[in-house]
Amino acid sequence: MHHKILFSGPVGAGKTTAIAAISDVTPVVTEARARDRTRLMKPHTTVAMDYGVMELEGGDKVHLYGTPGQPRFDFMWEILAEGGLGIILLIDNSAADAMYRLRHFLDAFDEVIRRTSLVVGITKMDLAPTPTLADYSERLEQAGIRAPVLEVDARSADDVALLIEALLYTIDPGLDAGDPRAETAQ
Ligand SMILES: Nc1nc2c(ncn2[C@@H]2O[C@H](COP(=O)(O)OP(=O)(O)OP(=O)(O)O)[C@@H](O)[C@H]2O)c(=O)[nH]1
Ligand SMILES: [Mg+2]
Repeated sequence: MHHKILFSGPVGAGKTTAIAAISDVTPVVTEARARDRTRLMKPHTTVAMDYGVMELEGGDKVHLYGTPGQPRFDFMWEILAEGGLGIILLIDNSAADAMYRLRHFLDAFDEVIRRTSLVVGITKMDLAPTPTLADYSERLEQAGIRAPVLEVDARSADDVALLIEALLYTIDPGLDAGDPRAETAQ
């Protein structure tokens, strides 16, 4: 089985980093030299997409796509979301307007989120402890969205794997082979 998952979220949240950390193949990246405000944050930014693959134990493959964070490339968001099982939104907690950015992406992907599944990963909590995970959960609740919110470091393959597992579990608990309840149910 082939699955497709989309990573999105604002500039610098760690989408490219996360896909590179977890991919079993050399990821395809479309990085260009950043200009304007983005350059103050980091030298490169995604201009089209990221792509990587994660192989599951049973032989299933999860194709991982990452969007550009910059709004000027937002025409790519819808294209990349097509056919996906769900979306992982990464939010950089060290950004002053982190909560506003979450709302912006919830709005942008509203249709996809309601049709599929969502997991939210908060990055850079080592740099900024607030807002808290509870703050994010509350904001999601206000928007009428139920989704797991996890603290992650996009550089950590284990953390990224947790996000993907959470999404797969949200879609179909049977996909989570590590769940002991799945065995007792047989
Ligand atoms: N300190 C810290 N740094 C992190 C963490 N997660 C990611 N980073 C760093 O944050 C930066 C994220 O950059 P990218 O992966 O290019 O971000 P992106 O979301 O792809 O950004 P765009 O493509 O520009 O939209 C990298 O330098 C990572 O090493 C974290 O939890 N803590
Ligand atoms: Mg990127």
